[in-house]
Amino acid sequence: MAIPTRILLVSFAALIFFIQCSRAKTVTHDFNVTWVTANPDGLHPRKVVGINGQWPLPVIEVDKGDRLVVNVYNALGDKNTTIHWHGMFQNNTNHMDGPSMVTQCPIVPGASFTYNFTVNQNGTYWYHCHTDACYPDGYRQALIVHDQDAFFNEMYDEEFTLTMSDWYHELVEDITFISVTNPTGAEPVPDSFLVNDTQNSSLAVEPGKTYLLRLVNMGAFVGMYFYIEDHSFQIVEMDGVYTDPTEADLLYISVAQRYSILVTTKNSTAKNYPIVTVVDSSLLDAIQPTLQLNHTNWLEYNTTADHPQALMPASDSSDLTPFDDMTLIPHDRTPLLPDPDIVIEITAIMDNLANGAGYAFFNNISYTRPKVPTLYSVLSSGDLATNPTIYGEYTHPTVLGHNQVVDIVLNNGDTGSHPFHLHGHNFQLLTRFPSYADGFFTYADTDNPVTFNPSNHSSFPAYPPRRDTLVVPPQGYIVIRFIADNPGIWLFHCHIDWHLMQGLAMVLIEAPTQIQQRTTIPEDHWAACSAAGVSGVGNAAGNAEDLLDLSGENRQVAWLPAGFTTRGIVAMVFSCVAAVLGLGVVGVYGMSGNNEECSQVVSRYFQG
Ligand SMILES: *[C@@H]1O[C@H](CO)[C@@H](O)[C@H](O)[C@H]1NC(C)=O
Ligand SMILES: *[C@@H]1O[C@H](CO)[C@@H](O)[C@H](O)[C@H]1NC(C)=O
Ligand SMILES: *[C@@H]1O[C@H](CO)[C@@H](O)[C@H](O)[C@H]1NC(C)=O
Ligand SMILES: *[C@@H]1O[C@H](CO)[C@@H](O)[C@H](O)[C@H]1NC(C)=O
Ligand SMILES: *[C@@H]1O[C@H](CO)[C@@H](O)[C@H](O)[C@H]1NC(C)=O
Ligand SMILES: *[C@@H]1O[C@H](CO)[C@@H](O)[C@H](O)[C@H]1NC(C)=O
Ligand SMILES: *[C@@H]1O[C@H](CO)[C@@H](O)[C@H](O)[C@H]1NC(C)=O
Ligand SMILES: *[C@@H]1O[C@H](CO)[C@@H](O)[C@H](O)[C@H]1NC(C)=O
Ligand SMILES: *[C@@H]1O[C@H](CO)[C@@H](O)[C@H](O)[C@H]1NC(C)=O
Ligand SMILES: *[C@@H]1O[C@H](CO)[C@@H](O)[C@H](O)[C@H]1NC(C)=O
Ligand SMILES: *[C@@H]1O[C@H](CO)[C@@H](O)[C@H](O)[C@H]1NC(C)=O
Ligand SMILES: *[C@@H]1O[C@H](CO)[C@@H](O)[C@H](O)[C@H]1NC(C)=O
Ligand SMILES: [Cu+2]
Repeated sequence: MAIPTRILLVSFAALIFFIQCSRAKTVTHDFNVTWVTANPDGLHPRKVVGINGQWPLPVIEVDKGDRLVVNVYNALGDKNTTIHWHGMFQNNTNHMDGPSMVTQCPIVPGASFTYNFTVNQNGTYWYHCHTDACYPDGYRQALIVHDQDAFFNEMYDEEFTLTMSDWYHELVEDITFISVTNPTGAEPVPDSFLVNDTQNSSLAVEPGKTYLLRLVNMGAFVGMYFYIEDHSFQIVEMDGVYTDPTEADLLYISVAQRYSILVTTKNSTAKNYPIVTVVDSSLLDAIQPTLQLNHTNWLEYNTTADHPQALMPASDSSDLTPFDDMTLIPHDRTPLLPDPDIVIEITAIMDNLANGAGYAFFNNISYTRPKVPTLYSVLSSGDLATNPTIYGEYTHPTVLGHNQVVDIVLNNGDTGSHPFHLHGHNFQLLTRFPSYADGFFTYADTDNPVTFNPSNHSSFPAYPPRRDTLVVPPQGYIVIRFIADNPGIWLFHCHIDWHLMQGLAMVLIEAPTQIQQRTTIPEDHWAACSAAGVSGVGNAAGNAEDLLDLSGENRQVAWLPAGFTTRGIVAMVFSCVAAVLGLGVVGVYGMSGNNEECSQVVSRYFQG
């Protein structure tokens, strides 16, 4: 059939116009952030951070190419706030990234702040508060980027988002954590676990169809195993990177990680199947017998049929061997980047400082926030912006040159696993030891830390998988690589919020000269600083006259005098508690700060 060329041209132009229009809309949200009450596990109503009077928080959905504008008003009254858009590169909009005192001032009660950036990425993301430790109070939700060009669009009928998270009954402010009364640094054990901010829910499906499930662990601490009984699936996206469809039946999803999977339903509607999440109990120090570690939700084919509880494949989560994310192949086939121009070698440890409390360190530095947001130090320091000194010792700055290839070699000197996240990038996964299949979850017991040896390691993949959050095994290592093509201040940190509080973070000053050339800070961002009483100029110490003078900078707590050991502190706190309570045996975890007197005695002792 012959179609006149003119009509073809006109419809082609219309199509282009349509595509451009449909791809360039602005999605605007007004977020009035207030306290509300919620009881998602049915066990304990509590105060949570709500948006516009609602909790669960709104899922943000945009199309690739959209501009996202979120007007935040802080009506909490007693808490500062900010929002980080996890996984968004913020290319050209570093000041919209969200971490307080890194790329902006905190938004104090009564202040407003507008986030405004374009989304040129695909996939599954989330947003969460990034000021102090605020997101465990419910301040987190999924952010979905739809892509009309996704290679898997023709492969599914319908999509769902399924979030999972740990849940605490106490407000963060009421949990004793960094304290002399918790010298081992034992992380608060969650009170329960949620799927979709609830429990025991059903995902109604039809037989013989394929569903795209977007999985997000938006918890504060605990990694989860995920599977669907009697159903395998195809992974098609990991942390916003499309992957070659890859068959799997068991995932490990650390906090902050995401996957999209395609699940094809059975033809029969006779049964319902458990969607199972199992807590990585290796992360938990003390587990109350009442704590439910595995949870069943349902792939529901038939509302009237039985909804059976999951059959556990293993009696302990460490016996499960999940799909290894190091083996995925990115669909865009980006090859291994060339050898690095700079290698950042860091060792993560946990230790006690002179106040007796437990902290976390990269190369003996526990991240301590500066007096001026680091981005603003870049903007107010002229030629000195390339000198790491001005950013202060305790922000642990590393200056990167524009377009350098960067390796981060992270050796884990700690006996716990940690999910590390880099802002502003995803990164290539080059190697990890031990692998999931080879002792990852049990290696802690060997007391034999292994560090990366650049002249003897497994070969790097030709098309390395990429993601923005990667778990490093206990006492093992990871090596990741990225290209410094996104000028900005980017945090690299453990995504266990408790460990971030303890200082397991460092800051990358990427291409500071280019940041200066391209960045204009909107007025409302400066106004947030004025409202917070935070200076927007000067070095990390707030010195705008002599940028090399860091006197007065915020410092980490001093080191313990030689001779003190963690074990000694634990023993002392034990005996102190025993003495005060007149008990023979008292669990350290049972103290949780309700023993003020002892805590004062011990702190006084440690502070000399
Ligand atoms: C935010 O919500 C609170 C509580 O509902 C209300 O009092 C306040 O007026 C709202 N503020 C804005 C700016 O919408
Ligand atoms: C979910 O089911 C479990 C087991 O039946 C029950 O203990 C729990 O209270 C339920 N959760 C909610 C929120 O109803
Ligand atoms: C908010 O941040 C400012 C600046 O760091 C600080 O002075 C103030 O104490 C904080 N307010 C709260 C409620 O944490
Ligand atoms: C968002 O940023 C764009 C580009 O800078 C600007 O044109 C627009 O006015 C901004 N919108 C808001 C609501 O600030
Ligand atoms: C989780 O919530 C999403 C909407 O936010 C919904 O589409 C999905 O069905 C829910 N999943 C379950 C298991 O209830
Ligand atoms: C994002 O989507 C586009 C179009 O579908 C695709 O070409 C590109 O590879 C995707 N990006 C990633 C990182 O997967
Ligand atoms: C469901 O039925 C279709 C068509 O009869 C068949 O092609 C497919 O293999 C069946 N699927 C399963 C999981 O049995
Ligand atoms: C749903 O389950 C019930 C109870 O097992 C069964 O009687 C019924 O036939 C099933 N319905 C369909 C459509 O499969
Ligand atoms: C799953 O949960 C049930 C109920 O709490 C418990 O009895 C069982 O041991 C758990 N299994 C695993 C592997 O955690
Ligand atoms: C950390 O401190 C210890 C003890 O002072 C020292 O042996 C070690 O070399 C330091 N590590 C780094 C990476 O600076
Ligand atoms: C290289 O590493 C492997 C695995 O860790 C080890 O078995 C081997 O002895 C090492 N070779 C050399 C030359 O160090
Ligand atoms: C940022 O944008 C530049 C082009 O303006 C591009 O070359 C670079 O790859 C982008 N970086 C990231 C991390 O998106
Ligand atoms: Cu950690």
